[in-house]
Amino acid sequence: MKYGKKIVALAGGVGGAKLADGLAQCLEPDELAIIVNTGDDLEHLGLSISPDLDTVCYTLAGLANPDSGWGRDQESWRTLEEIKKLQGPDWFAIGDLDLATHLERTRRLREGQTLSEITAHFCRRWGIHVPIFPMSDTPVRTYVHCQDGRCLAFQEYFVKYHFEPQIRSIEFENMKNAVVPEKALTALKNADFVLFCPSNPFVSIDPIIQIEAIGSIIAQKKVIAVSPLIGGEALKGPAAKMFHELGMKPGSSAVADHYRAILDLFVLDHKDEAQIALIEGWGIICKALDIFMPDRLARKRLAGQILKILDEQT
Ligand code: FO1
Repeated sequence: MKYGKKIVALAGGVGGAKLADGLAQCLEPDELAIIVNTGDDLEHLGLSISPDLDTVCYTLAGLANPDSGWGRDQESWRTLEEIKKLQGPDWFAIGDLDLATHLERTRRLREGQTLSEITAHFCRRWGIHVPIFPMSDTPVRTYVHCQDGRCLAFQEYFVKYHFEPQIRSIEFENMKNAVVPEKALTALKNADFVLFCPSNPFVSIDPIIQIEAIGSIIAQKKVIAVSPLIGGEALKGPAAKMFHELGMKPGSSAVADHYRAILDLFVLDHKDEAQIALIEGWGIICKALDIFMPDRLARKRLAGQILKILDEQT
């Protein structure tokens, strides 16, 4: 059955991909579009790699590794083992199946296709019906300035150094030159709601909404965000650690505060219910749900509950 309203979801990382999958299970393809962070992208072994795009696509296609949440299910690592033997850069683990995605993406980019065209083609081949867009067809790169003075490209910080360095600030290189795919802008303009998935606010959602062409449309829209933290902790990744290092107490209210200027609605976990009064005091409607998504059914259940909340707002 049709939901009857149009949602644009912004996503990055494993948590974001899970809710995007839940939404895709609940909505018709013309009711949902997903815009994905590409600040995490990197060039590695001569290949153009878009980890967040791949995580979202693999998850919606049912191809993702269920344990890590990134990369492919039923993966083998023979190429990586050979790279290790040859003393090549093996810190970023590319599996044999995943390698095909990066090889073919790189080949098509060199032929002159755009990242959004390539993503649309891959989605068709993987049987994904929901439109998935990179936030930019030109490279925008996230850099992490560390308290020890180093400036690390995002995947170096995240994978090579296991997000151990303490961060001082985050920078998005080439943000001003971002080219948002035209179809993504149209989807945003036509959206009834923009939903920030439970992704890291600093390195997954901020790079998307700080692109002027995207941020200016979102400012006119009803925005709902889902907390990526439960009980002050991230299920995966450095979100809680980042809040702490940037001088804020990690928690769902800190996430809502981060988005405060643009947020209409906020969803947090039942465990964080005590923070509702504070958040509602900022004029943001706040609801508690079970936001933990251990399996596909839980993703669909959470998405369904969020859509019901949105329906009650109109
Ligand atoms: N994450 C890791 O923790 N270690 C890896 O070696 C790694 C490789 C990798 C390769 C392809 C891909 O699409 C994702 C990969 N990830 C890896 C995950 C990735 O670093 C993160 O999911 C995101 O960039 C954070 O949102």
